[in-house]
Amino acid sequence: MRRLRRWALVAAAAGLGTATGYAVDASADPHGALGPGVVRVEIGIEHSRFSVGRLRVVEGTLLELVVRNDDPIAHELVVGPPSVQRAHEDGAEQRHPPVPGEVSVAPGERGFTFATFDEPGVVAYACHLPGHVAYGMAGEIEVVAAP
Ligand SMILES: [Cu+2]
Repeated sequence: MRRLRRWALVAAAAGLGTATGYAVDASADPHGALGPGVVRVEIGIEHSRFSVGRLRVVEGTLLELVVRNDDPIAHELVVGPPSVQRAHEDGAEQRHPPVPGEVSVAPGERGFTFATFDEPGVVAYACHLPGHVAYGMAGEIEVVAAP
């Protein structure tokens, strides 16, 4: 909860909040979940770690993910169900074309992807470059029912 609040503040401070037409509203749900609607969040990467390890959104959220890679090596972010995560697990696919929920981010660059969450549950995100999940580059998005 505390992390989510900080995160929303970071997104707003970066000019990614309502000023650009995107809603960042952590107060819509009593449990502090983001959404519903369009929510933009920035996830940083440094020392092969995602800056955010867990997110909570309300069902009906379209999550726009800005991925900022501050490392000197490439990373990726793949968000989706277990079948999608498995398809990337061997790290053989090291570049991702603009497919929703998948983005490769070169050193020092920013990438962008998005995903919609329409039913309650837990959806994983990870960097599947060789060894990166084992090092801890994985997170979860908890999707909660609309209040
Ligand atoms: Cu990585």
